[in-house]
Amino acid sequence: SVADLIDRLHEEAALDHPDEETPDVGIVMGSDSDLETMMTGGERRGAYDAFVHELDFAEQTNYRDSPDERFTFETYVTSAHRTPDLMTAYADTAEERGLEVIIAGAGGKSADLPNMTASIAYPLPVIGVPVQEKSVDSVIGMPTGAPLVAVDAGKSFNAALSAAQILARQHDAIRDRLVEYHEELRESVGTVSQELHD
Ligand code: RP5
Repeated sequence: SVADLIDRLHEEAALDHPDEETPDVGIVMGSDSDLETMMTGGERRGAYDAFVHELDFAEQTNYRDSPDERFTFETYVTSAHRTPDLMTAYADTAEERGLEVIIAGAGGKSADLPNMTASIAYPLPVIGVPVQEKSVDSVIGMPTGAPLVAVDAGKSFNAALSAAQILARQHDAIRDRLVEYHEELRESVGTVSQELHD
């Protein structure tokens, strides 16, 4: 049953999921080897940095009970090819569990996890992250009528910001934080150009 599959998902595939069953954002990836690109980004920064360091999301906090109204995300490894049953269970139950947006990343030339997750989770929005350059065509090449929003290879940081933009339509706290973040970016650009003139 789907409930059994979700139990297996928690046991086998969960890197991090909030205690409550309805986090705001789901992050899924095809392999443990995608973890760095998806979450901490190596030399770049990843979705974890965007959510935790920039936007003040919590990983394990139930924001509905939390005085500071922090938002939550969960993280799973499910593979379109190695664990298609878990991928299907996750995507199929995402909307009813209360997720508002999914970020899905995969690498290789057969980067099918974002695509399949988007098709099964529809109409929930899914943001695809090609983990490598060679995965870009696979992730963006969806047929007409099967939408998948995608970022460029490795840009999980931007995928997280895009997810936050979707959440911001409903949640003023996230909208305010996004506006503030943009102001900080503007100021940091100003600082660099000022240094060039000094
Ligand atoms: C894809 O194949 C995964 O998303 C990963 O990026 C790539 C390689 O996976 P591993 O062989 O490192 O597990 O399915």
